[in-house]
Amino acid sequence: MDLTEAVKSRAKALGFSAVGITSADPFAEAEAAAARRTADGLMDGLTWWSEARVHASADPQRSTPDARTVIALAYPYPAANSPSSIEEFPSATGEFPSPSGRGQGGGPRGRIASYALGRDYHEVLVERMQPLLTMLRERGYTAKTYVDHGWMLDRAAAARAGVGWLGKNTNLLVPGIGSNVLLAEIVTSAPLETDAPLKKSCGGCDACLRVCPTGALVAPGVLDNRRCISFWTIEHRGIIPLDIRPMIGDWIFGCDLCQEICPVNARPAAPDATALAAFGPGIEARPRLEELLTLDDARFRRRFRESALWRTRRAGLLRNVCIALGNVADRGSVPALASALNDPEPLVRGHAAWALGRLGGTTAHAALEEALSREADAWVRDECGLALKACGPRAVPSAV
Ligand code: B12
Ligand code: SF4
Ligand code: SF4
Repeated sequence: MDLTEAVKSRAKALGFSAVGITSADPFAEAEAAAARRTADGLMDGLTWWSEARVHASADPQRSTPDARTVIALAYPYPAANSPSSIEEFPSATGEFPSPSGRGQGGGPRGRIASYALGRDYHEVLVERMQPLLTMLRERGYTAKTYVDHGWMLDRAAAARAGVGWLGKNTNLLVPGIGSNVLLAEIVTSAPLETDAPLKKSCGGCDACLRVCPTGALVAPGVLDNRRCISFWTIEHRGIIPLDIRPMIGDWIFGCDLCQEICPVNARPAAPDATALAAFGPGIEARPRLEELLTLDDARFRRRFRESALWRTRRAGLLRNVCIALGNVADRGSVPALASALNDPEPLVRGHAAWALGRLGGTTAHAALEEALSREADAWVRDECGLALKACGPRAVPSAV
């Protein structure tokens, strides 16, 4: 078996759903597209993103000068929600059906994007690539791995290597498998045989553009980062603007709507069970929001330290939980949110106040007035004031 075939069959045996090979030439077209998006402000808000990064990421030989080829890999992850659950999606009117009634116990639940439901994928993929690195290095070739946070345009590499095609939701779609895959590359000096890009496209479908609740997909294949729920709930540190909060619905980490609706994801080939097992014990896809609000630093660390959710830290996740509770708007959540007005983090207190304003009622009103009487943080005080106005001068009596 020659080296190209050996690499590909080993990658499949390691659980990768698809593998393709492309030259180490720069990704000129993708570089121009990414530079244009950056200049147009569509990548704004990502503090670690820059035009310099775009240019460096488009050139595999930048950090591996003797690179001849790029091995592009796609690794599956379990999709928590299938296209069949689309009737539960937020409607265009912005109303969010409560995913679980309080009557069924435990209060409202939030949603976590599927890719984050296990061990942090950066670690899983790097581990899985090790035998391929060894194989190349034993034959005297250099080899360097990239997964997501490395300076590499992952989707451009995968598309040119024929692993899949770029969908209108900007994700890479693998034929027969869909977009629930994570991408990684090995840049190597090995002169492997290259693959051709696929001649596939989304055709006339535009379901993802229509389902996006924030209008983040501003044109086919073009995402405005500042409108994407994934950006706000994962990448953004600090306060989430008032106009964005209602659009986030019950997502507390990431967003999968433009993938869940995708017909290519409707009947994916069953992913390799061992590949999925590498993610370890799963994190609940729809956790109870009120319970998450009670997490202190130590419990947050124990629960999420090994997962992608660690990225938001406790304050960021609880901020998202408050927003989801405000959107689901179940008045039974008032006591949990009222307690969050005492959270040590102003970020959590301010978003809890906003959520209480959305829920309204006399108990919410009283809790906000009490918080305002002792709150020292200027922004949290402003949020309490706005929330009191939202509740109305004399709140409508309610059961709680
Ligand atoms: C920055 C980033 C984000 C940002 C911005 C996303 C974006 N679209 O750029 C935010 C935080 C919003 C984000 C969200 C998500 N991300 Co992200 N993200 C990245 C990162 C680090 C860089 C992406 C990038 O280069 N953007 C620059 C823009 C300009 O490139 P682009 O949008 O990909 O544009 C290409 C295509 O759209 C295409 N194109 C251009 N014009 C046109 C026109 C048409 C008609 C078409 C069809 C295509 C097309 O060419 C462009 C250049 O290649 C990559 C990892 C990496 N190192 O590459 C992961 C990555 C793209 N993310 C990933 C994932 C899983 C997600 C989420 C699904 C997570 C979630 N569930 O919440 C969402 C999906 C949101 C979405 N619809 O894209 C995976 C995607 C896997 C896949 N199957 O494609 C990646 C590859 C990480 C990985 N290693 O697996 N992400
Ligand atoms: S991830 Fe969500 S918010 Fe972002 S583009 Fe897709 S549907 Fe829109
Ligand atoms: S929903 Fe339709 S348009 Fe969007 S990525 Fe999937 S196939 Fe392409």
